[in-house]
Amino acid sequence: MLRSYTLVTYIVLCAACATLSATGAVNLEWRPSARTLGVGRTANLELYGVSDDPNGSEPVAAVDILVTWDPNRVELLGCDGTGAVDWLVAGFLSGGLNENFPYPPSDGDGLFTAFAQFSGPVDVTTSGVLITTLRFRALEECDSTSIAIPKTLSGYTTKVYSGTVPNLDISGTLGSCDIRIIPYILGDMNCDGVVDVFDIDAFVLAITNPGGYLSAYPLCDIERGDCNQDGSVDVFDIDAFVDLIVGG
Ligand SMILES: [Ca+2]
Ligand SMILES: [Ca+2]
Repeated sequence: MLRSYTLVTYIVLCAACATLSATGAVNLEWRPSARTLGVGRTANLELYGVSDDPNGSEPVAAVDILVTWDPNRVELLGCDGTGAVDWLVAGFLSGGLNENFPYPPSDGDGLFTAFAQFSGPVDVTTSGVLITTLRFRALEECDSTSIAIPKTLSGYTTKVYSGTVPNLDISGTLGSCDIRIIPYILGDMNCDGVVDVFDIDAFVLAITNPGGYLSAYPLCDIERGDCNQDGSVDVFDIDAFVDLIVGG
């Protein structure tokens, strides 16, 4: 009796091990265009699926991803599939948690859904594939506001569906992204609250080496350098920046 019980346990454990070894998990993570934003400015939050399977990519048939944010701090402007996986269907589909259709949800929570093409599952690699990009606008100053992926909310669940085992949830870790929101003061490149000659070095760094600027001023907003308001920070902003310094 003891021997048969042990044998059954062994078989059950082996079956579980086989399932686990055949399927890794897919982590969901944000890769934001900025972590500090001026009020009224927008950031693109790229949502990536990343396989944690040491053997390589993980086939995915579909995703249901809950997203929450503070609607007093940031506004969801929509999602953009540019450069993302070529899903059959993707978006904040009408109904359910997305009760405030028309699109996009504005109440601080939504359920993003995507289905792979009929031709086969999506290969989620260990370096990650872009699921979609959510665009948010900053509304109100705050030290930190979180855009999160909860596991469950109001009876809905974040799931990454395996492309090989029907209905198997292979979601792994669920990332969140903290955004700092500061006043939008054009030309205040060192973020000390005033526009003066002490902003010159930071401005030059912003237009010559944006990555260096972000490292040197992680709590500031490089878009303060878009002094001519054409949407980019570059040498064409120099004249307008000088006007701000002289005028300030
Ligand atoms: Ca300044
Ligand atoms: Ca500009």
